[in-house]
Amino acid sequence: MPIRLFAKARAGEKERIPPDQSVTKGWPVLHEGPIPTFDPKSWDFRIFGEVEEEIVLSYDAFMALPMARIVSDIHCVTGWSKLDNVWEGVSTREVVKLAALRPEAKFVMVHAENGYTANVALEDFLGDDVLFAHRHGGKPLTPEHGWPLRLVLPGLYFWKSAKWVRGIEFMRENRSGYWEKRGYNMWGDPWKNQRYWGDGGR
Ligand SMILES: Nc1nc2c(c(=O)[nH]1)N[C@H]1C(S)=C(S)[C@@H](COP(=O)(O)O)O[C@H]1N2
Ligand SMILES: [Mo]
Repeated sequence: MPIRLFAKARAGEKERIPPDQSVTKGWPVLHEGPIPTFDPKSWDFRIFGEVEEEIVLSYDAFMALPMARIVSDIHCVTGWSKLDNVWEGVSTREVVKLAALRPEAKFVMVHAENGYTANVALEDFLGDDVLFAHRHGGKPLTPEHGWPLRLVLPGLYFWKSAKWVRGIEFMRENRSGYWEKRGYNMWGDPWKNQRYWGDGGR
């Protein structure tokens, strides 16, 4: 499977680091609440909201979708960046192809286990480097990093990249997710330093 490289991942290290971020070699684990258990028989992935028909995929159905391999950088709002992550999974474009989106759909709420949510603009969600990953660095994701499935949206701060995802909801209006209700920015562009409420937006 070819690795797809994007412009930012090819640039020199300096211009790859957004403002007020520094590079880490390790990979911190950050989340709220317990690591959920995974049962492939009861796991499902729901596509709902502004779609003509709701879709529910079983674990096998999801894993049978075409896989992509993408290299990208992580930028966490707490200040660390981790470069050159090799992710494997299903691109968001591939998942959205399964649904008939209503033209009113402009935003996405990403739903994860234990009620974690993150909101992103549809345009950001459908970026060509965005995927639902099940592998990192050539190995299965570990449970603490979101196995069996996490979103990877490298263009935004990493809290938007929900671990243990279970569905996506298409929305007309932008609504706050878990951290967005607690002071974090609705948009979260690291290149614009959009960390907290008041840091601007689109
Ligand atoms: N389901 C879920 N996903 C989550 C979180 C969470 O609490 N629950 N935390 C987010 C935050 S704040 C960050 S920084 C990243 C951390 O991912 P990592 O632990 O793999 O580094 O996961 C994001 N995804
Ligand atoms: Mo975070």
